[in-house]
Amino acid sequence: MGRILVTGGAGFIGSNFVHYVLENTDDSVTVLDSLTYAGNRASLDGLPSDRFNLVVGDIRDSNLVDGLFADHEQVVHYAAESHNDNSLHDPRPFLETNIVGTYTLLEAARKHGNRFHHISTDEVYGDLELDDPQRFTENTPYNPSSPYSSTKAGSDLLVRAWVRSFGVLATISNCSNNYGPYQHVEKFIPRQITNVLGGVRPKLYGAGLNVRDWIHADDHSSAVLAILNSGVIGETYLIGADGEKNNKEVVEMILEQLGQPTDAYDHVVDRAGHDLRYAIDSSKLRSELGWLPQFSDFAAGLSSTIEWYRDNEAWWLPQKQATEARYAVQGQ
Ligand code: NAD
Ligand code: TDX
Repeated sequence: MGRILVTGGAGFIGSNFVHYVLENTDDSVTVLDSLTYAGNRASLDGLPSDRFNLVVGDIRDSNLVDGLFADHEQVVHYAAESHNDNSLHDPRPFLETNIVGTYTLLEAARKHGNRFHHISTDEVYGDLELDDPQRFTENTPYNPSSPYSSTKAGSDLLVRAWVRSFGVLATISNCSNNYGPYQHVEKFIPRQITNVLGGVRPKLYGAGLNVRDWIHADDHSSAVLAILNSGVIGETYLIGADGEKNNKEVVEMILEQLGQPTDAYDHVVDRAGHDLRYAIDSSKLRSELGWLPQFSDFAAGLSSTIEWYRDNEAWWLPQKQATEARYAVQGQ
């Protein structure tokens, strides 16, 4: 029984992890989250108060971070600016949170000797051709495309340097695209689900042939717990569930599951520098730590995600108008 500090635990994947830990272990959790536009207290509603608390604060606040690291043995670091489109329009918050924020946490881990797990993304590896038989592995060279992915790559490299130079007890994971409940409506799948629920046609960037490798957020959580418990210090683990689909296929599935014609979507202006394809080879995680994804049926996982958005309009409706206003300015 331990106490885990989770940065960014009011965001999409962090909040799913907090629910997962509280439901599947005896551990307690403290969330440190500054509640940006992407953080939502309501994602943590109903958690047991004897095993969970939320500290509202910034990961760049070194005094606050120092006190929390002194009180927690294990830290899982999810906090980030996470949306590629936003990073193209205003990169500064990405540099601040993803680079300076991670640096601040690493200095605290160095001082207090915490077990530190850094959450990252497959986007640090750049993209693949559609017909490339190779997938990303832990040995793929870094080649990020966007301000977002370059700041995540920078944060990964900081972690590696703090392990090597200062002996920080860190591990890193790079995961593919997550889907599930509590995801902000700026992201692809929730944006299209909530568009259709509101009578608006889904919006595909460009031709819609870009491929993402989808994994359910609960499978990401079980992988992170496996790494936290058994991962080797200094190692990187790729997390993926063999879920490659192009964006057009995903939109067609959403339309079909919501009883609409499968061609009832619009093509809009493409994202600048839009990565073509991500694909993860997670053999290392599977063979060394015995991890296996549980959500192998994407259609079923998508269906339960659609149900969640249908049942939780009060969670997403307040963000929807402002999000779509931002996209409208960009012609998307
Ligand atoms: P999100 O945007 O939904 O949540 C980010 C959270 O971090 C929010 O709650 C926000 O309030 C908090 N935060 C932001 N800046 C902060 C700061 N300076 N101090 C404290 N808290 C701050 O993001 P997400 O999609 O849940 O992603 C979580 C992590 O997982 C990120 O590190 C991201 O790079 C990584 N990741 C995401 C995906 C994906 O598909 N979404 C895939 C792989 C890796
Ligand atoms: O309206 C849209 N239409 C569309 O076609 C939106 C919002 C997106 N897209 C496309 C762009 C991508 O090819 O869908 C795909 C997924 O887009 P996002 O949800 O913005 O995700 P992506 O850019 O792939 O990055 C996500 O996965 C990796 C997360 O946002 C990152 O935080 C994570 O690192």
